[in-house]
Amino acid sequence: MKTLHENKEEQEGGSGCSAMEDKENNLKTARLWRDAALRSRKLRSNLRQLTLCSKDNQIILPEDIADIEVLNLGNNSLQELPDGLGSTLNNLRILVLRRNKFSAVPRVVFELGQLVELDMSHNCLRSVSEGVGQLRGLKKLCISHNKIQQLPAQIAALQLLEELDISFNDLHDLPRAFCSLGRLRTLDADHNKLNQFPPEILALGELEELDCSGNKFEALPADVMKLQSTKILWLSSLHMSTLPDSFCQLQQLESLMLDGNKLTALPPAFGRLQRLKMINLSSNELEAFPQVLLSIAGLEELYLSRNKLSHIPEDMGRLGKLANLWLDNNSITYLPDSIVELEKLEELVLQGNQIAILPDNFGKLSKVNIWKVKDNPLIQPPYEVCMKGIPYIAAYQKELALSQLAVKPRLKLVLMGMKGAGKTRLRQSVVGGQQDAMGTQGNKGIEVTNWVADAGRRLTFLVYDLSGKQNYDLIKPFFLSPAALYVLVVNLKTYSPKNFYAHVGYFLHLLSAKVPHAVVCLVGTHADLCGEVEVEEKSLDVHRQIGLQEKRDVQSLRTLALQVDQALEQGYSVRSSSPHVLFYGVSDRNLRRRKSQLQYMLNHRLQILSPVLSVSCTETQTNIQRLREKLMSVADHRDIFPNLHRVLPKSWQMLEELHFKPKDLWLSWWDSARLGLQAGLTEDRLQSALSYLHESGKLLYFEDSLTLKEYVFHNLPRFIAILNVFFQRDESTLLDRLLCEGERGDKGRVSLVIEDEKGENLRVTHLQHHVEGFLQHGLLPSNVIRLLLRPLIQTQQDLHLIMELLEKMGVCYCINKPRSKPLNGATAWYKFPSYVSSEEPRAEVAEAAAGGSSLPLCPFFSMEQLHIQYSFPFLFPPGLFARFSVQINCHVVQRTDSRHQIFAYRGKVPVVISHRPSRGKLQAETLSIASHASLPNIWTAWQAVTPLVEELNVLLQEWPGLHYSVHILCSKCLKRGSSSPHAFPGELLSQPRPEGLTEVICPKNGSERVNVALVYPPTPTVVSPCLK
Ligand SMILES: Nc1nc2c(ncn2[C@@H]2O[C@H](COP(=O)(O)OP(=O)(O)O)[C@@H](O)[C@H]2O)c(=O)[nH]1
Ligand SMILES: [Mg+2]
Repeated sequence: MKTLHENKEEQEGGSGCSAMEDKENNLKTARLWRDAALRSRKLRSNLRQLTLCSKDNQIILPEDIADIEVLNLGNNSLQELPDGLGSTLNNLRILVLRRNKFSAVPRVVFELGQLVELDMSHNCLRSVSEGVGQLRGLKKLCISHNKIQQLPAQIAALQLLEELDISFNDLHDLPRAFCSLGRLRTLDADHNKLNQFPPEILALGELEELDCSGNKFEALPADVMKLQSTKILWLSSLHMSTLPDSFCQLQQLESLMLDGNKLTALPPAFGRLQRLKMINLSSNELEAFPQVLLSIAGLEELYLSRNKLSHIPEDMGRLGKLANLWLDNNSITYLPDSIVELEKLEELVLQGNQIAILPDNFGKLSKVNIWKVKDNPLIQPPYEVCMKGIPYIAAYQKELALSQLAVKPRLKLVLMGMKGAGKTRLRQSVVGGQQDAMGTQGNKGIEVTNWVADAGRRLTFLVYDLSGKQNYDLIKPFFLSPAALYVLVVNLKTYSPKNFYAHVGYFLHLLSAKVPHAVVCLVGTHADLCGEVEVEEKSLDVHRQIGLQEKRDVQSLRTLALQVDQALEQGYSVRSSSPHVLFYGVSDRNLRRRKSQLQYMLNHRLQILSPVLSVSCTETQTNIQRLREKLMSVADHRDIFPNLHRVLPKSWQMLEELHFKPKDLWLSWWDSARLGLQAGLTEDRLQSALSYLHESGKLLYFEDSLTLKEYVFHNLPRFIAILNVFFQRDESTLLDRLLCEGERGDKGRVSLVIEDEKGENLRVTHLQHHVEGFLQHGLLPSNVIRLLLRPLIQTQQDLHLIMELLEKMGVCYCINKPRSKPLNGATAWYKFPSYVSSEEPRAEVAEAAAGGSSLPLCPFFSMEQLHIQYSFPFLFPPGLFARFSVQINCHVVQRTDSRHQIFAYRGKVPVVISHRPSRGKLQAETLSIASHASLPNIWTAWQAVTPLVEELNVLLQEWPGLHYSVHILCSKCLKRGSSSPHAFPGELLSQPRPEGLTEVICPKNGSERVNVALVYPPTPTVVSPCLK
């Protein structure tokens, strides 16, 4: 039997990957382990037990051990047994020698005539000697995870044997005599080199559980039906392409694992397996749903992930007992209506298919608690609704039934490109006379305009003009959302092949990291200033270099994918024993996840519409009409923008319209509910409508925030105008805003003193000082913010809510607010980390940071460093460091920030977060989280680092197409001051420390040993840092 841990690490067979593996493992573990545990508990409860650990690789036996019945010497690196074991242990029933270094079964073991259980798994056995035949009382024998090539015939003497685990060895066949093990009930023979299904097994009439997965044979014998007692059968990863007809006579079968084969169909009589409760057919080559399964009425779990199914039968509803249905990663286009009749369903996994529409009455599936549907082109219900879960889908479908239908195509159009590319001018040209500027900021910052492109068809574009200035880097990504059309604007006059990356390449990298599948249209402006040939040549060059960049990116992703494949082929045992390999110690599961993530990035590339359309935004307006037509025709493509023409409940549509009208900054929940009533939505139906409007970017409504859920931020243009105030980064504009008295402002009359709300006087010099403080250190007090934002905000409550919202978005944080308590009258100070400009931490901190170097220097040599490094080879997400600065604020104290570094404490443990911008093309940009402690206290450093790592992982989930990797730098190398410390794979952070492992090897400095506690955290992080 295997421990839970081993199952996780080593039993995953087959190719591909998904959460399915966890399932399989858990399932097998649960079943096998439960029985084993029951049996041994019964047996052991009355026994005298002794567990011994070695000291300096020596076991010292206590004196009086003659009565011992259970002896556990596992995990001791033993090569031989301590003297005097055999003769004294006359009562020994159970002997555990797992995870040692025995190269043969010690002779004395064979003298233990009373032995009932023997566990020699995870050793270095190459064979089992004949002596094993002497252990005639043995009921349970485990010799898995060795290197055994052959079993001795004498094993047949173990006539009482009930459980045998010979998995993970090098067996090519079984001895003839094996067939006389008549009492055997459980046999694990998986992951060996069996060339054929061993005929000896067929003679085992009592066999209930059999695992033959991961062997070399590719077919079952016709007389497989002799396994008449078998209830649980594992035949994973065998490359079988068919099952013999006789297979259908295994009528006791309850659980059947057939994943990772090459099956294209099941035999016609398969329906005879009426006791089957669970069948796993994942990772096969099924193109048609195996119809015979529908006749097995008792089926509770059906796994069909990673096949080639396109159709699910109409009468699926017949499987009324089904609790788990996994259909992910197929090509299914729609689900049968009867699927909602599967009312016992608890797990429904559909991700990675082609499903656009869900059947009605999804509310019936109320028991479903595992629901995965991402990576489907869902339009009905809208994707945003589907992602939120079954209750939301049910509410939507109810709404659709209650309300009339409405279509109102409105597409988000995003203009990107360098400063001076001509975005704003282009927008003005395209939108033309009917310009209705929703932004109030004039020509600064991010602006939103409504462009009614075709009144007849009511086609509207919501045009976002993203400033090209770097100041806006932090907030720009918020506006890059799926289901928008992107226009990348290039100034053809200033473009030259040498600055391709700045003009074009960078923006494509940025977009593909955030919205991997986005549709991009390229527009070249300033054509009037270029000659015809110049336009032609530059357009072609843009085109050519986009192709090159794409080719390079794909190539490096492919190379990585290949490396992962190779590491997988090596197998976990090789990877975990050789520190030189690329994915040292990384579990199969983590590797497979990594692979599927790379595959995702390879499958989801930007859709770039060529060629570059050149325009002039001067009076001639050359090609502007063509551009308009192009945008409209792209929008009309149902394949590209399926969402655009979807039908929504009219009440939702109306709710959206009604929310656009009020000019206030926010609405209370009750205001919103009143609008809901006007639209015909009762209060109980409002929540899901608002949540849809939030998810689809129409307004902001945070249902998961205690304070914010009482409010609806419906006025996006005004909110964007507020963001623009904070990010324009211009001293005189800021001062102007402060000095003019809001709407009443009359700059000619600027007084020297401005009264703030509390009647306190703020002198002009004061304000100047604040503006400087803001631009250099990102600090502003709330009373100044209030002045700054007039007239966009008016009341104290406006200010309070806006600041709360900005904190939620990770734009700033309050530095003096007692956690979760209101400030008692004191002025709140806010920190905007993206404004921190000083390169060095300030003086008082430099001391603490040991000279402000890039790492916490170890003041004592006994200190060990933990250093987790994230590297970003293509693109460092703009604003990531600033947003991370905000997110960690609730975890740290006494922080000091400089432009690229934060020094802080978690409790008493120091942490340093450093951002290292790339210093050359070949060097990746990095972000590191580091801490230190003495070795015995290293867990405190892990405690300091882990929550920050998890925060960063959460932030990185916003970038589904981003390529990055995570490493744990070798503490020994760091201590030596090495300039290129060895980097252990970051995946280890999410893996449990391997049982029995105390040290890992660092290959850098002549195979130095590093304590395992410096590489693996005490408890694994929730998600692997390298995964999304
Ligand atoms: N001659 C010419 N000038 C243009 C054209 N498009 C934009 N401009 C000018 O280029 C400058 C930058 O344009 P703007 O729209 O502000 O660029 P943005 O930073 O991308 O928004 C402005 O002075 C525009 O008037 C064009 O097609 N031809
Ligand atoms: Mg502009």
